[in-house]
Order: sequence, then structure tokens, then C-alpha cells
Amino acid sequence: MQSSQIWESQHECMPREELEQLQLERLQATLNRVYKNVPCYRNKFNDLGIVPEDVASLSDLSKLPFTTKEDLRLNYPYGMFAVPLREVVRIHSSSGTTGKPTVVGYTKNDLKMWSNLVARIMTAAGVTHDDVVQIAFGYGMFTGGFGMHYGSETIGAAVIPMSGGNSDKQIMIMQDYKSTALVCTPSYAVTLADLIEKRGIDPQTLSLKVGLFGGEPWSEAMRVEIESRLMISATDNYGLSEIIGPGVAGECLYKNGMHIAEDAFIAEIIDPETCQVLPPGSVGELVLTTISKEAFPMIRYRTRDITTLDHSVCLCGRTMARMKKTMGRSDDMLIIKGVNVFPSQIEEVLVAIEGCEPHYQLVVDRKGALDVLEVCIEVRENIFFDEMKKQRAFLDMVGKRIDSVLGVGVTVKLVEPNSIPRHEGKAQRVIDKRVV
Ligand code: DLL
Repeated sequence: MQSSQIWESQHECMPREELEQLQLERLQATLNRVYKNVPCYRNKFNDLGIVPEDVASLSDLSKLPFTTKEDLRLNYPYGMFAVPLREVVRIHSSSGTTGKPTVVGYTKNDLKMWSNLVARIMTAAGVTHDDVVQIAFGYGMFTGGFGMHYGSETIGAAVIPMSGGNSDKQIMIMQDYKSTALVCTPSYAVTLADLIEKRGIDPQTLSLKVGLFGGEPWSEAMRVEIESRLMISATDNYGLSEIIGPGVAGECLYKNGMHIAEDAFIAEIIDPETCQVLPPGSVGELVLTTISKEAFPMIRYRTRDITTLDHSVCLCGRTMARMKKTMGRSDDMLIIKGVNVFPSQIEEVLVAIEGCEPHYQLVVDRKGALDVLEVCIEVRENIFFDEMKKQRAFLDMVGKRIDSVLGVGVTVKLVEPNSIPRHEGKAQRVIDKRVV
């Protein structure tokens, strides 16, 4: 391992027993600080008759109350900060779909720790100081741009802070500056791949080797598509502003789940309905507790992301638990005729069908008392302009395949090539017309 790479084996490969001891010590310190400094936590603990000293083992964590987005809204903007504002050196926010954004803060130590965690996931994904990293995440209040930027610098890579959008310029820079690593959302990687193809550029003439994609869910089929079209190795990484931003979890080159930085975060899986902690290996909602953050600690934050954890040691040697690609969010899950449907399940089907473009939108509506799901797909031009009969047979085949996976009938609709809006950041896959 080169010295510039951030491979902290003393933590990343720690035997579980030692890791749990470290987690407990850091948790106890965090609980003492939030109880003293954050009225919201103190009140919640007092309501349940709990004091930090009651947490004597990691299993006691389940006694503590959850923190939700609603708590953050009620304490907008700085009410959840555990340090005075003069110790905060950076502020980011996450834009919710409704109401005020969530404001998050970082001390100097937090920024150092964050850069280090991102550097770890970038190292795990194959980035070294020899790389030229093109960051096509938005810079600004979104944590994606700055988070990945500081992580790349920590490794010693050459960073191009391109930010999102301006796709023709992205490609020009990629060609001229010989970018070797691309960092953006997976949907934006597809948009760039489309444009590269449209401009008649042979991806083999580019210098790209690796892609780190995150910020939104994407399927295995989408990975295969991006890897072959851009001729790179693509890894997934996960994070959320409330916890730190990117750097919470990332895949190594075995691409078999995203290693969670368990020396900084404790992960639990709960049943989103009953809120009970589920046994290892269960599918449920990820709940995260930060144990080394100063400015904005989060205790049992409900992420709403549905996943499962694998605690077995990875072939790469890391002992940190791996979270599977998220299946969606508990609040994005569509219930169609009583069946739970995640957009990612539909994506898996579509991307595997020859002729389907990886651009789709799901439109949910209500006809009478019944929910209906329309899957709008873009297809290659030869199919779109094909004769009616062939088109109908194609739609029929797509509908049947989705039906067999979901167990619920959907309507499939062909839309004109390039008519589904392309996003520079996160894609909007679902339009729910039932919500007014
Ligand atoms: O998206 C942080 C981030 C930036 C992560 C860049 C990775 C790369 P938020 O804007 O607060 O933060 O959105 C967080 O996005 O709860 C998930 O629902 C979703 N999400 C993020 N990464 C992934 C991923 C950033 N790899 C929310 N797979 C999270 C699936 C993801 N969903």
C-alpha cells in the first residue's frame, strides 16, 4: 500500500471485540456531551428517565430514543449543535422536499475526521495520489462536492473541482486534463456516457479508470452498464448530510457491500413499523449514531434507508460491517395495490433489457380507489420508430418481466428518446400524483 493512500488497518481491520469496546467508549463520551450541551437530547432522555451512565454496553443503545428529521426541523437552524457556534468552521445543509432544510455543522476536528473517512473510501475504491479526480458533484450546501474534494486532497490526488452540470465541458476537461477518476451521482455518470457516445468519442481514448458514485440508489445492472460504457471500475458509496455527508460507507474493489466506518458510526437495523432492533442479517431501516463528531452528534438517527448488514470479514481484510445497496427509502416505498414496490426493483429489470435506456420515471396515480403505476421508459431509437406491432410486443415483454418481479401489474409507456429530464445531481425517478 502506498503511503499516500489512507488504509487505517488499525481501525478498518480491527477484531470485532476491540471495535465494540472502542465504540462503547466513544458512545459514552458522546452521550455525556449531548446530554450536557443539547437540550433536545437532554429532554428526550429525561422523558424516558435515562441518564448517559445507563448505557453500560452496546446493547443498551436500544434503550435510547431515536432522532428524526422532524427533531432537526424543530431545532432549526442550530438547536442540535453540541458546541458554541464560534467552534464551528463549516456549515452545510440538506434540502428536504418540504419545509426548511436541515443545517449541519463541523468543527475543525470534524472536518479532519470527515476528510480522512472519505480518503478511506476513496482508497478502498482504488484511488491513489497518482489519480486526477474530476468531481462532478455540486459544490455548495450539498455535502457531496466538498466532502469528496477534501478526501481526494487527503490522498494527495490532483482534484478538479468541476462541480455539477455543463456536461460538454465535463467531457472536454476529462479529455484534456486526462481525468482518471470520476466522482458524481450514478445517474449523472449515465448522462455523461450518453453524451460521450453522442459526440462520437471512443471511451478508450479517455484516461478514466475508476468511478465513485453515490448520493442516490442505483442497481447492480446500472453498475454493469456504467462500467462497460465508460470502461471503468465503478464503486458505490453512501452517506447523508445529517451523519457527515459522503464517507459513511463505501465499497472496496470486491464490490460486495459498502464498508461502514464503524469506528465513527454505530449502525443498527430496525423494523420501520415497530422500531424494534432486528437480528443480524435482517432487512430493515438503517439507524446511525455518530460517536466521534463534535459539532453535530446524532443519536440513533433514522435514515429511512432500507438495507441489510453483513458482519463477516471481507476478502479485502476489512472487518467493518458492509451494508448492501439500499433497496430504497422507507418513505419512498410505493405501495401499489397493497404490494411494496421499490423503484430499484424496476430499475434492475429495465437495465437488463436490450434496447431499454437507463432513463425511466415511475408515475403513480389513483384511478377510483386503485393505485396505478405507470413505468415510462426511453428506448433506443430503432425500437421507438419500429412498427406498432413490434412496439406493442416489446412493451408487453417489459410489462411481463416487471410483473414477474414485483407481483403486481404495471402499465409500461414508451416515451420519446431524451424526453425524461436529465439531472446533474440526483435523479427524480418517482412522480406521485396522489400527493397534492
Ligand atoms: O447524498 C451525501 C452523499 C454525497 C453521499 C455524495 C455519497 C456521495 P444527502 O443529500 O443528505 O447526502 O442525501 C442522503 O441520499 O439518506 C440516501 O437515501 C441517499 N443516498 C446517498 N448515497 C446513497 C447510495 C448525500 N450510495 C440520502 N445509495 C440518503 C443509495 C444513497 N442511496
